[in-house]
Amino acid sequence: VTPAQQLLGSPVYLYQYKLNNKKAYGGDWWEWHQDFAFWHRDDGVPLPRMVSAMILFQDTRSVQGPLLFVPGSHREGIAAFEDKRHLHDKEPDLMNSLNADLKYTINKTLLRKLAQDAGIASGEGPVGTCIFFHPNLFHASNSNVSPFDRYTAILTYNDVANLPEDRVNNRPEYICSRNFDPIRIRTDALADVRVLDKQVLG
Ligand SMILES: O=C(O)CCC(=O)C(=O)O
Repeated sequence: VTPAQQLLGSPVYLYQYKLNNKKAYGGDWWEWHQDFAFWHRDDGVPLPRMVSAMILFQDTRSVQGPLLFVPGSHREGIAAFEDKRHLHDKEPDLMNSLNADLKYTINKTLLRKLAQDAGIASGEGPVGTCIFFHPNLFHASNSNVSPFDRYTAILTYNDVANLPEDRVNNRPEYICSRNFDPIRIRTDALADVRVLDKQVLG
């Protein structure tokens, strides 16, 4: 929470959290997208004053389908989308913002241009690594055909002054939280944890 507050320079609340658990032997891939396209267009969040924190629950290497991203791509703002024709005639479905067949994906020509210039980085690291990323960052990931799980949590924080506007079809609370209370860090609780650490670890 503290790095999110520092990066945004404001109090924050928890906007959304996800467990993205890619199982060994075939956990699914994700298309290239920007999260803020969904949060702005579908939830009515006015500005990209948000930050996501991805926590790695295992040592994560390239073979496990880590997060891939184009450094600096968040500077594009909300970028051009691919036109997904097969979704045009379909009833709106929440799953098209939560699974491999995403509604708003990055235009391929733009992606190629940016990736040629800036390259593609990958979110690898030892267990416990936390990767902070901007809501407009272009990102994707490959499937996990390795024999090792790749479990992660993504916690997204929003500036408390950047609340979603009311929409006719607001997405449900479990996708777009309506608890806007700023997160307060209880320093007394941290002290308790430290005491416990000492007792357990010696
Ligand atoms: O877990 C992944 O590899 C990608 C997840 C993702 O792109 C997302 O949750 O927006």
